[in-house]
Amino acid sequence: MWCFSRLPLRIGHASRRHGDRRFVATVVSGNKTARLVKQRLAQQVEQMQTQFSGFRPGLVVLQVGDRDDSNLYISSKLKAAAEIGINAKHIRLPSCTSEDQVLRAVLALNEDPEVHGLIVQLPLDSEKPMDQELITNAVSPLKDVDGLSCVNAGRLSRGELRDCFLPCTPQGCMELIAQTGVPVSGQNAVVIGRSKIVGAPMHDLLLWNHATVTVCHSRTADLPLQVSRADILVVGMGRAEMVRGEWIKEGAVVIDCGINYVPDPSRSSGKRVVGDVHYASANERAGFLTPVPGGVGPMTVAMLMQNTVISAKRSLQDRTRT
Ligand code: NAP
Ligand code: L37
Repeated sequence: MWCFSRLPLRIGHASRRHGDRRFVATVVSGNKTARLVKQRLAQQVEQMQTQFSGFRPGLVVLQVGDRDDSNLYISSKLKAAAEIGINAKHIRLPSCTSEDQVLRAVLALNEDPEVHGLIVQLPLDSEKPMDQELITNAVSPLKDVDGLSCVNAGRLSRGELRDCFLPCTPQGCMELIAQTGVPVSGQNAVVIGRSKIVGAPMHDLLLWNHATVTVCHSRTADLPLQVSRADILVVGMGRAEMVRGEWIKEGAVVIDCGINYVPDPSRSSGKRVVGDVHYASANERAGFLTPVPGGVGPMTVAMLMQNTVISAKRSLQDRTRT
């Protein structure tokens, strides 16, 4: 229930309501942070254009098939690229494309000097059997702005953070954690999920930023117990609103990567998007909480743009060196 006396409490972490011990978390806005990142990148691209006569960073998003969710995310990426001045191209291959044809498309783009960033939008929506690993690993590590190839993932897992592209979603989560002002070093961090795109690289990033990290997955024996130990909790499990506020340590930083569509007859679309965290109950326990939508999603897009600009800068450095 909305309560007038709670309104000013949204200002900050320190503002807690005593008496009935109900807290409100500070909202960590991905929309706001992503906007700032994109503004900074637009300035950098403008400088590159002036200095290197019309040069523009190039990004290709390769899609196989026609998933609705992928179409939505890709259109956000193309829009962000246009705002920044990145030359982005969307290549959609039909779902009947063979693995060999996808590989050949990747290898050709690896050779194209105008392409600084190349991502294969996952999951692949293919009618034919397709080895996703083979395809993500075919992307040149120098253009792998998703950071999903085994070369970049291996470097990250060894703590060689400066020599690799960091995967966009976990990198976005780190930016949001930084926004809270809560230091990562020395904290107990818990990650729910161990996928290659979210959970595993999130573990690596937190670890090499000196948190003590626990990773939970579908076989974790007592999820609420693990969650209750987290000073920093990052959730990427794909289970609508599963993490309950009652599990969360008071004052914790809670980053919700989940994007789940649930039926909602009150909407014209008939559905709405929710995270993996039950927002209303988490809001009463967490110190900081990311919303869904408007949290991690926009940061994923902003970090992809950042990686593309970094890659383009590297290619310019190579050009001036030779
Ligand atoms: P995924 O590949 O399906 O991985 C889900 C992970 O969660 C797995 O490691 C799984 O464990 C674990 N898990 C599932 N059910 C669990 C349970 N009941 N208890 C504990 N762990 C459980 O998904 P993903 O690609 O990582 O994506 C996760 C979520 O993030 C999804 O909602 C997705 O839409 C979202 N996402 C958002 C962004 C963004 O930009 N915001 C980007 C990517 C993904 P096992 O390993 O044991 O199966
Ligand atoms: N880089 N990202 C990269 N590579 C991939 O292969 N699958 C994948 C990937 N994932 C991805 O792009 N995810 C993603 C998820 C959500 C958003 C953007 C990208 C996003 O912008 N979400 C909005 C709106 C969600 C909605 O309304 O449906 C948000 O505010 O969360």
